[in-house]
Amino acid sequence: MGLSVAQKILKDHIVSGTMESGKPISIRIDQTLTQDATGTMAYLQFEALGVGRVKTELSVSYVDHNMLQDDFKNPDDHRYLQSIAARYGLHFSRPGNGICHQVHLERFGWPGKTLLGSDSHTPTSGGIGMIAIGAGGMDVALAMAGLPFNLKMPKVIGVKLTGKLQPFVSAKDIILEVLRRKTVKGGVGAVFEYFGPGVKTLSVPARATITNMGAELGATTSVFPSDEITKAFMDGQERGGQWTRLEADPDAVYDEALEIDLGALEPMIACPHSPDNVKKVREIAGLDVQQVAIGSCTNSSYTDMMTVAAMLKGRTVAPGLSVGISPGSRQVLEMISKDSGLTDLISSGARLLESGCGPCIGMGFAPPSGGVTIRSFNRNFEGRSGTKDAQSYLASPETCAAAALTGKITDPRDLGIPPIDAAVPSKFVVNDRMIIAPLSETEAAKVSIIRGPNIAPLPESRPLTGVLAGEVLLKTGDNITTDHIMPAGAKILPLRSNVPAISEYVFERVDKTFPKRALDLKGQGKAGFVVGGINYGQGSSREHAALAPMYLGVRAVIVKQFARIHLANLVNFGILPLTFENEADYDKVDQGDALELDVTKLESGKLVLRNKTKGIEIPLVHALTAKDIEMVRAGGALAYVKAQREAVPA
Ligand code: MIC
Ligand code: SF4
Repeated sequence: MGLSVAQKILKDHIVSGTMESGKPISIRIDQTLTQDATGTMAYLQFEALGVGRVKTELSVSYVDHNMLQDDFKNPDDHRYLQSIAARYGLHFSRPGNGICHQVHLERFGWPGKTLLGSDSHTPTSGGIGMIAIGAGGMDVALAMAGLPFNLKMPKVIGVKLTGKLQPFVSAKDIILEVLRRKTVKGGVGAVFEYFGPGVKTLSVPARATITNMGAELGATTSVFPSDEITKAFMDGQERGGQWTRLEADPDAVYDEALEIDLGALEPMIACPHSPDNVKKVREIAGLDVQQVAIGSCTNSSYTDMMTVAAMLKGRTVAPGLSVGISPGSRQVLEMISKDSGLTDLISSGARLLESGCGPCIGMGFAPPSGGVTIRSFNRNFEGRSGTKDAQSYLASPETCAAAALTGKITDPRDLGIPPIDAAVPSKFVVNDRMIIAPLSETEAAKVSIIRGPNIAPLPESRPLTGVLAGEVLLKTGDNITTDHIMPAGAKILPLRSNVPAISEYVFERVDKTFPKRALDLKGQGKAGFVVGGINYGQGSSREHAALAPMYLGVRAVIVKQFARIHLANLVNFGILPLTFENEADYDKVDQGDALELDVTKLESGKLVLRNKTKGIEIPLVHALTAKDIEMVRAGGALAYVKAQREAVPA
């Protein structure tokens, strides 16, 4: 039987396990990336592993999230990251050089290789034919130490693309259509692989928009083949020598298949507050808009920016709104400035924001109270924009530009503007002056790590033994995101390297009393439990959503179903992730119930939860591997790996 692209790359990198979907495998990681908001913790963990230099082919540390510098915290973190990169042999992408995923695609993505990144949108590089996976910082630290990455062999969902997009319909509309069909939990345990004649009509940046937002499906990753279009992109980036052809065998069999006729697609929009709440733009056209934000790792390429510039050229942004543009990288910014797209944007009244994550993660440019904001981004969770009652919509750059001109949600085809053809350039401006290359081993050895007061020591975890006796601290519903568990934004993100400080904000938008109640319970020597529904922990890869609850004394999370990265993060920090054997039992546990859980027989895969308040027993299950169980028992990955010191090559 033939292999798909995903299976070929995984087969090339498999270290242990069998390639049967759902079965545990370990793969070799060629490249890693971190960004600043997850990177500080990842490098504290890497330092704790005591490895002299990164063991990967390439590791890059980016600074793109915590870019507001309203006090010492963020700049101190940037300096720490730069000194770490110099000391341990990493590339360092300086603040202002752009969003990690956009820069990685431009300068480092390599067909056929594996990339592990401490950011959930790492699959962006799947657009260039990589297996690029998002993970918690701890997993990335282990990969940098030369250890393989553990995952469950994903099933492969083949998405067959036919036809060609109509004018003003673009890549974002394709992924929104996939999200409409499959929902935010439809991709758990799967890789989405795109194939069929429609693939040839999509540029690399367009493919990367699709693989980027595949993260919102809960997928392990998404991937496109590497073909002559990939080669042209890499030639344009002066990296043609790294290109290899990579296509699915003609007889490749997909576990599931989906077909999209590109020609039949129309502009789509994700409505508040979930990326899968997708409608046709025309269904909600006319709604007043107060803010437009164009950028983010999903849609900030040169082509996206030039398309928007062409739409705004010679026109004025509507008076009732504010438009913010963040080019994805310094390369994009430099090129749109050379090609005068930048002039067209700013002379229309758009505000130029920095090349970074910015408004996508609530780092400035928050919408007004109750405001409608339309964004070319990938997530519209409640409160994520920085304004709790804002209504965030997600759409293509074309649909965002249309709203910028009319002040209302507008189908861009209704503007009467002639079709725009912003082609991918055959030659990009290559200027890597904002990327600091690794030092030689001798030079690196002389570097001292610069630690500002914002860098707090790693909190200690506790081994898991005996019977956990405690209380349900919180019961949540379905689709709880890591933004609910550990919010981001300009106020909280700078605390990422200080766990005691950031833990004061755990579940802030769900129940402000959570941290205090949790610490009180911990003070009494009791275990904290959290109960949740389906797709618990979807969204961001932030391991702080496990680390901070661990610090607050949460010992087990019991849900109907977990999202992949969060499940792994819980294990990494010694919190027991459990699921109800019968989903209906979710109704038999309430907040405040006293619980008891014997954790001595985890190997059997089954546990009995005693609800002492209700006087009942509830069967629970887990899908942990033998190694996961050892990790949770040890109190998390760091404690486990340290105990197995010899597992880390010196
Ligand atoms: C996000 O888009 O939510 C983030 C911020 O990039 C996160 C990482 C983080 O929380 O630092 C992600 O996607 O993993
Ligand atoms: Fe940054 Fe937003 Fe992309 Fe996350 S989704 S990496 S915050 S641009």
